[in-house]
Amino acid sequence: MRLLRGARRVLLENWTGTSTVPSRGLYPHQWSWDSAFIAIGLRHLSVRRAQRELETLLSAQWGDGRIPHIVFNPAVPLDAYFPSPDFWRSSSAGAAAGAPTAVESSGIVQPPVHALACRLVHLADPRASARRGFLDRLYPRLAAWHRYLAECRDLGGHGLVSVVHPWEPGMDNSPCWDAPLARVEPAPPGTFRRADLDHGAAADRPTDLDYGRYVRLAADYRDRGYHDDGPPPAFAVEDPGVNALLIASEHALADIAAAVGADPAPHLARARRLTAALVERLWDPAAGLFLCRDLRAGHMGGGALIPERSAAGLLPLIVPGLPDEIAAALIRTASGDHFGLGTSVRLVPSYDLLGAAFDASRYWRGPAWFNVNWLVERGLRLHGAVDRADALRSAALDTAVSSGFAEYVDPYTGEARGTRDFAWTAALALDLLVTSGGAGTELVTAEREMAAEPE
Ligand code: 9WN
Repeated sequence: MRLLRGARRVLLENWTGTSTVPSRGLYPHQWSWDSAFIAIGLRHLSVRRAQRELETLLSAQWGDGRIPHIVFNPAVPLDAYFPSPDFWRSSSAGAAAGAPTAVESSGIVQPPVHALACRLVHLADPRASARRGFLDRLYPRLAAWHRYLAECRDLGGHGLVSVVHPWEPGMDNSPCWDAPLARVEPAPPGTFRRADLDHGAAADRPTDLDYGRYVRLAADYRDRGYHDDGPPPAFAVEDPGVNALLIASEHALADIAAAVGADPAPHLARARRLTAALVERLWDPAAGLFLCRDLRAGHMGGGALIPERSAAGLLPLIVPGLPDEIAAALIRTASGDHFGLGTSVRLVPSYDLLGAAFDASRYWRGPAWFNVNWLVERGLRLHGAVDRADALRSAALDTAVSSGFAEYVDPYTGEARGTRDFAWTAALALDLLVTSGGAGTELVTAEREMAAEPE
């Protein structure tokens, strides 16, 4: 079967021996939320590798609990990716925040999909997981990660996590960031060299002006020792995607806690509090969608909702216990004119089809990503929209293969954009195939081959 063989090839070629690169050319290190999505697919080929993927990432966790968004491979030349380790200087600039000295990383974070991934990897083979003490070793680290987000990143003071850089929510170039970013003084163009344009088409990537602002924000955070207390950063946003993923992961962590003999109650209580805050702070009934809140806008320190519709606003569909009327409204919005699911598009776009900034090709400003679609598919299923979920799953499977496992695609035509042989596209397509029962006996052969690897 083309999909199974293709996905397996991508995951084998992108495996480094301890983790998986998102793409050999454009992203030659380990990325945080990529690894979580990759492990979810990898578990169908080799549970051992899927565990290793997450363990490698968590071994770069900082003392304060944060999981960095990139873990650098020291064998990769410095100029292969920007910003490189000598920009972030984690082991020195992050020392007071507990950055490890044995490995270099970035100092910002990405969405917390990890507990969700750990639980799914565990469930792929609970006996092998128990034998290796997988959950026992990872539970304290995941708990510290969630504690960091809940305690150090509640910059708005209303119980939600804030992001301090557009790379943190993982949807780097979303039009939602245009207004908050406009306040940031860009780093001068001659002071850094972009490596992404060596691999990607300029029309698919962020502009130089955007990059100048990304660099300024990252450098300012580094220069304050990656501390989250003190004066508010220039960019501080409550993002519905990040918070929804934390809630879903908090539910997964409750299950993990129960499995290792710890108390699940605090995790369930935090999930409930976060869900209430998410609805209270970010739900916009008129839009039928969750919006981002810019903490530096508005009056009286409460921030203001950003009037842009992004796919991040649909991600709370994966929250167990979301009020029924909100889930129903989100499903209507996904199928309505702004996102076109089941009518005008093949896959859910990253941004409003009717938005002024919509661009079917440019990074996070319209194209469809497979991780977003995997999450929406799961959310539709969770809330009973089974037919819609089935249709989305089959469109995602077709498009993953026809696009050559593209990083992202034109949401209308499914035409490939960005880099190809992208790891989470392969991993999540594989997961959709296997969980739909479509992998058949070929998978058993793949599993046997990889199971023969030494522990
Ligand atoms: C910056 C690796 C990452 C993804 C992000 C995606 C992109 C990096 C970049 O690639 O971001 O972190 O250089 O553009 O936006 O979601 O994790 O695949």
